[in-house]
Amino acid sequence: MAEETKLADKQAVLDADGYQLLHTKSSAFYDVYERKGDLKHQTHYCPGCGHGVAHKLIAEAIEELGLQDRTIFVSPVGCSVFAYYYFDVGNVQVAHGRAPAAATAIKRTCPDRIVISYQRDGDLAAIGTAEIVHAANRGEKITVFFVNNAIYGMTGGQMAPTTLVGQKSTTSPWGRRAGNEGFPLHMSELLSTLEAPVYVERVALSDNKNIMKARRAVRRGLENQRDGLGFSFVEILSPCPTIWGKDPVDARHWVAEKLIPTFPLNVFRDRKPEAYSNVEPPQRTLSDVLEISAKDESFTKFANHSHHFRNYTIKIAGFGGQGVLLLGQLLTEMGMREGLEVSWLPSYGPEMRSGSAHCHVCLSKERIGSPLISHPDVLIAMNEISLRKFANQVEPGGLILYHRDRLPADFVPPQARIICIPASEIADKLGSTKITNIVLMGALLEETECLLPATAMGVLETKIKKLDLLELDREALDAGRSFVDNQVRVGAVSQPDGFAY
Ligand SMILES: Cc1ncc(C[n+]2csc(CCOP(=O)(O)OP(=O)(O)O)c2C)c(N)n1
Ligand code: SF4
Repeated sequence: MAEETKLADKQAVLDADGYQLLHTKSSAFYDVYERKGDLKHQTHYCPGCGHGVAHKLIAEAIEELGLQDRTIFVSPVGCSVFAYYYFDVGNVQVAHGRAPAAATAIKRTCPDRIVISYQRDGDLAAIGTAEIVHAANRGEKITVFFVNNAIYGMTGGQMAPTTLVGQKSTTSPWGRRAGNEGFPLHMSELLSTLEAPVYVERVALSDNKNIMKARRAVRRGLENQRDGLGFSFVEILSPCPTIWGKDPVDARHWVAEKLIPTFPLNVFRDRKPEAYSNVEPPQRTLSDVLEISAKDESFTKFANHSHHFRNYTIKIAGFGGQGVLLLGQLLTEMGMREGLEVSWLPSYGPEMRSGSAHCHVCLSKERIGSPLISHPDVLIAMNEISLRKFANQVEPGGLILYHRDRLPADFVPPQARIICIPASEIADKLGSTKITNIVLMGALLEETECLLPATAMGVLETKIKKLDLLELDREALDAGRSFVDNQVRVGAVSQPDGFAY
């Protein structure tokens, strides 16, 4: 697609009757709105609604800047929930208020895309206040178009955070009272108190002159992102004739006479690139993050993970206090040392001790999409409840390490290899049941070869300062490995009594 569509090209277009077309629909719009029956030839917006104008300005800017193939449009909940019917770009529709969070994820995953978060006042300034403030404060390199009509449209006119003092709504039938419902929220002013945003402007769809200013602001917001700058926010004061109970022309006047005095038009922030280029935090090295010397043998020797490896997802489950979460953290840090992508996701109840706890560990050579594991390759079940709860989630052909010497009599094994290992008895014999999780780690490393035992010792050495405890951990690791080496038989289920099937 050409970088800039020249106006001259458009002027050359003639329609079927030979008339010169000076203004055509932006190519960033679909030709046909995918609507049913009689509704096919109209948008789903009410006559005079500001969404239509805002959509046009955005579509034109996308086309003129040559961004159509790169744009991902995140639409909100509200009247503009169906934006994906109109914009012929990548589209994602998200839960109420969550557009900046979704846009953050998309932009960080696909930094070369132009990510637009399109939101209304209920979506952005009520249910989504936290998302927008934090996305702005993080300086996410996205463009947010905040279309402010001072009311909830889709749900029939409830008061929005931007509803004017005195303005009637279904939830403020006497008019908004500052003493009861607070003052209207000025989102542009609020966000421009933050350090990170590069561009914050408020414009209005009140008359042609202001619409042309809005056009420039929309374009500017997208140019900033195209040029790799930071967070851009364009607030667009917009008419909602239906809920305001006005005809389209009066609604526009109302924007000028009522909305603008409360929400003055202004460029609140317009930073030059030089002003924030040094805001990027310095990237710390992995050895710095792990607080180990880059010369540490276990770090340098195994970085880039030269030995045999496939990706592993591991769920570790048991009671709080058994070292469930710690075992996951140790595996994750070992993976980092071996140059893998890693994630650790804990889950536990309010009672840290003796309540149920589990964690998800991903070890991967590729970037990890989600730390949540629905079907782990390996389950380490540190109690019977966890075995019963999670065994059926294990991938067919996966592995279950169960920390008892046998399975419960009525337990129906899934299609996974199961190793029963009396880890706490082994740990007890070594001198402390606290090292049960390390026995299981030894068994895991020996059975799967997912990480190297030497890396485990490297990590443990940085965590455990007392030499006698470190020695205990070394013995526990060895004991778990030798149990798998010497006592586990080939078969789907291995129990120490030789019962294998
Ligand atoms: C989690 C959740 N809570 C509430 C709703 C109901 N809801 C749908 S649209 C809306 C308000 C939208 O108002 P606004 O963001 O101003 O958009 P407009 O409809 O004016 O375009 C609400 C509360 C919802 N869909 N999801
Ligand atoms: S209710 Fe208001 S915001 Fe929603 S489509 Fe109609 S005019 Fe537009």
